Amino acid sequence: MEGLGRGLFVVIAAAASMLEMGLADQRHVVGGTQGWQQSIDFDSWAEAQTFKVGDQLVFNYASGLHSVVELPDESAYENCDIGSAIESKSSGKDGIKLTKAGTRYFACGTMGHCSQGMKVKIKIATGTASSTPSHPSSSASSSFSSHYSLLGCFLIMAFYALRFM
Ligand SMILES: [Cu+2]
Repeated sequence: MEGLGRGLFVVIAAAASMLEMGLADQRHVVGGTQGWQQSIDFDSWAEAQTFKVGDQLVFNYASGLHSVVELPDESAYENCDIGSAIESKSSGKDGIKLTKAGTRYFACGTMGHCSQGMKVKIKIATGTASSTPSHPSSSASSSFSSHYSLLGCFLIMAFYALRFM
């Protein structure tokens, strides 16, 4: 019985650390599978996401057609003041690490696109999330990896449970 308790403890600890690894450093593909383009409602997309310090944004788009500029504040964001950009990227596959809590503002640098709605406001929460919210519209790869590690946990737990029964 003591062996069972210790075994279960080890399994649960391993499962917890695996789960944490699966959820840490989550990648958020902006706009989901359709990516960074004019026809997406980025407000709704961002609403459905939980951004944490350590997560990464990924902007996928046709290089040359669009770009990613980071704007300094709310007013620049509201007015699509692209000229005030503090950072600019244009590779077509741009990763942006969310290094600290707060709000960050991104828009497309192509003329007219920001005012057509090609902008997104990212609210980054402090610390690590205590709950494990679901991210139906997040990137396939990140949801795949967290599901994959969850599956691994259950398989290991099932293995130990069967062994000790
Ligand atoms: Cu654009």
